[in-house]
Amino acid sequence: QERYDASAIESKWQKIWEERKAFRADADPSRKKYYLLEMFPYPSGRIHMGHVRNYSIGDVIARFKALQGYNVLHPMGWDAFGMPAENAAIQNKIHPAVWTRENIANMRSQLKKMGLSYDWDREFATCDPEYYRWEQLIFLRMLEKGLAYKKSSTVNWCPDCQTVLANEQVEDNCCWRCGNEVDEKELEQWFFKITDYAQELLDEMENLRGWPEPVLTMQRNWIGRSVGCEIDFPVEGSDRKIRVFTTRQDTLFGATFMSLAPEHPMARQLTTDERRDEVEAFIARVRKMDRIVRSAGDYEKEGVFTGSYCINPATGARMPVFLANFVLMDYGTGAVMAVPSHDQRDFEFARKYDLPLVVVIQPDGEVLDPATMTEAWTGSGRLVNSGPFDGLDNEAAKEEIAAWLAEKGLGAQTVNYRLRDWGVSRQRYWGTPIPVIYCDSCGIVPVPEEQLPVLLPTDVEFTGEGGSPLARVESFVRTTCPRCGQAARRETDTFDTFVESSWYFARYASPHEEGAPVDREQVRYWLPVDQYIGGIEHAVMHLLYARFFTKVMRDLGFVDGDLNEPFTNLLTQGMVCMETCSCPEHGWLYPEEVRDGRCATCGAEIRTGRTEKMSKSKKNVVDPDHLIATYGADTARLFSLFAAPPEKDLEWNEQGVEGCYRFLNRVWRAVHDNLELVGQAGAVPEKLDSAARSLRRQTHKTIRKVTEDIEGRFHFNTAISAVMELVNAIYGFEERQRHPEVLREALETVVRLLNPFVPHIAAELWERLGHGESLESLGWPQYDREALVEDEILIVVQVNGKVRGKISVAADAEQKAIEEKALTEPNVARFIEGKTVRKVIVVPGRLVNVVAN
Ligand code: ANZ
Ligand code: ZN
Repeated sequence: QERYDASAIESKWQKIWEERKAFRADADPSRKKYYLLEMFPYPSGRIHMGHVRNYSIGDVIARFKALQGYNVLHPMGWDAFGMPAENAAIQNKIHPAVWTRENIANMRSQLKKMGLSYDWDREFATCDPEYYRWEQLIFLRMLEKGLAYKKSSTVNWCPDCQTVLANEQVEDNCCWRCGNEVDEKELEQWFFKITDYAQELLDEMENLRGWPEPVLTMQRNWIGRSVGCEIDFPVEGSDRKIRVFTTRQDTLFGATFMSLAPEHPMARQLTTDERRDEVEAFIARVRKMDRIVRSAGDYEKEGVFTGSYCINPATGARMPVFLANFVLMDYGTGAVMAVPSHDQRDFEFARKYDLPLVVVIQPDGEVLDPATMTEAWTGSGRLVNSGPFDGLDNEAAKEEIAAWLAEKGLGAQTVNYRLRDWGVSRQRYWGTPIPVIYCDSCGIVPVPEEQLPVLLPTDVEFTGEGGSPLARVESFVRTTCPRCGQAARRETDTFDTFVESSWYFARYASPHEEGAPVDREQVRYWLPVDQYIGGIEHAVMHLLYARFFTKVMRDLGFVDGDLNEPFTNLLTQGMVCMETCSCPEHGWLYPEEVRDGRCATCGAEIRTGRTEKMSKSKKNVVDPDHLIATYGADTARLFSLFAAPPEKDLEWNEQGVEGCYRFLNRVWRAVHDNLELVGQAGAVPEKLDSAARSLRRQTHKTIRKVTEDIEGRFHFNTAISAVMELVNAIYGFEERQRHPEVLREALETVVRLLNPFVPHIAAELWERLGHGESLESLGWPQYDREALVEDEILIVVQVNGKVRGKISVAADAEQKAIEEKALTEPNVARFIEGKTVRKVIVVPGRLVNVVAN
């Protein structure tokens, strides 16, 4: 018998699929579409197990939906701009474009070896001028609409990557890419006005029912909507006012001092001469403090008195004006009315600088005394010391005081968002050039649309020095002003690479469109993406920016007005993890550097560490190429689908992989052992004996289970288990000679159900079973309800606890049917005659007890 030769089978079918263009997608309004997308990869060089898992999950769904009759779009491409290419250029003297193209070629062939059902005709890389030119156009239109603008701002600066980082790209004050500490810097930057969409981004989340709750929560927190009031506090002895933002206007009567951000424009103006030195010293000290640490709030609260006072508009009390390190300039108005009795930060501050406390919220059954309070009361209660508002519940008081402030012209209700505009300028070479020109006479001039694309020049030197390499390419920088014709300079910053990934999913609908970013018709048919799959690490940045861009493209008229959201359903897959190993002498070890629990180099006993996300830095990685070469792509796919449900972390283990490989061999043998037998089998007859009926029942139950498991929650692991059980049943089927038709049906079902998971072996076995038509053309198997019906079983019937008869019912009969049959059983009927039936207790599959008296 021929052995299972994964490598031969896989290359055979990959070739056939490619020749047939088996996964090519064409819009067809008469058919229901299904757009499945996995987050496209960064072409780092080689695929890793995280990719294998991500794409295997996507491929099952894509193939399953196609089998169900959907017109499936399943594209692939490359998120090709970014810093690693440039770092490689500096380190290895290879041009980023060359490095990127080589990596793409490499990874494409790796992906092709996995047998993924992509429409490769739609492939593109974001570094293609045919792609980024349209991004430049979108930018120009945004500029026209005021959705892109330039301003000077303090930015996070990574001295190692020599670039600006968005707040989201800073983790614990370190660069998310290189892990080194981040500085800050003042720079003129381009921004996208995502804040214009803050409310819509929040509101639309109501409709994102197919998104995981944690992702929605993270986005909600990131947008950070707060409803409150802005209130003006007059400065004593001047006609100026300090405006604060508060969410607790109910505590207005308890505001006893004012805290300004040290960067507040009034900070220096309010400082009196005798306080000047101290205030300046304080400002300088806070400036040095890290911004991230400052907003995290985990540090000593400090401040300085300016020497000025303002007036509480509700009480007329004098409030000393302080500068405080915990007040941030970029939130609200940069000024806070301090209520030390009801805000913990203000409480600590007041104790430190000996400032007065006034209690204005009294909790139920407790009397707060400012002299003895040890912490602020931040809970609810009734208002006291609040003039006309005394006695009100504090929630009601929020409304009342807001109305009162509005009426007096002292303040107004406002909504504040934590979300900031998206800074998109990067001082990097390998990105999309920002299409503007600086002219001494005309200022900022957009590049005329007909001059797009602004091509990224290739003759660049990579020295590793600071600043953008583009700025040193004179031939690029020097240009003429499109308005006045004078000599002018080009913008040398490039876009944050998150800009490219904010609309690539729309471009896939018409990847070769030459007159616009997208073809509206194609987008109308294919979008939104029905199922998007990727890592939870993109919960905020990428997924929020993509939502924002979809709305921008809608409002700029590039897509239809009813395309509000890009991704209907989102699956965030778990990580691929593995045990770490280290040698006392040689540090972390790759799995192949370990032999029998010892270091392969020095023979020392190894230490096994925690199971962690696979990463090169800890060497706990498995190379997909090696895996595929050893066992085949089908085994690699099967293991990554079988070892855990998609949203959970997957722990790598070699035994699990071997188990999957053995299973595929078992399937292979089950088919070949029975080829001759089932080759002559006809249709399944009406009458079957019990063993045959039982196998048939399991076959159809398995169809039902696998269908439900894939469709409902993508529980591939349990679906695969069910098929494994069916294979066991096939091996245990003793009536094969008498009922080869039932055996054939079972074997073919195994092959068809496994097809989305392990498509190569499935296609091969299908062919060997004598079928000319492809599995793709066959559709997804349907189960036969009749076949699901269980055989009859015997149940004991008791009357008042004594056995009075036996009935035979279908094993899966409904409660009602069993009751009815029990009560009409002749002997039982005799025993309850003339009595009233009080209760019938059915113990499924075992007995019925009738209570009658
Ligand atoms: C008075 C008050 C009394 C406050 C009280 C709280 C409790 P969220 O919900 O996050 O929006 N605040 C306003 N602007 C600030 C800034 N730039 N830097 C630091 N803190 C600032 O928080 C709103 C509250 O944060 C506001 O309400 C303000 O303090 C403070 F018992 O005003 B509150
Ligand atoms: Zn000009």
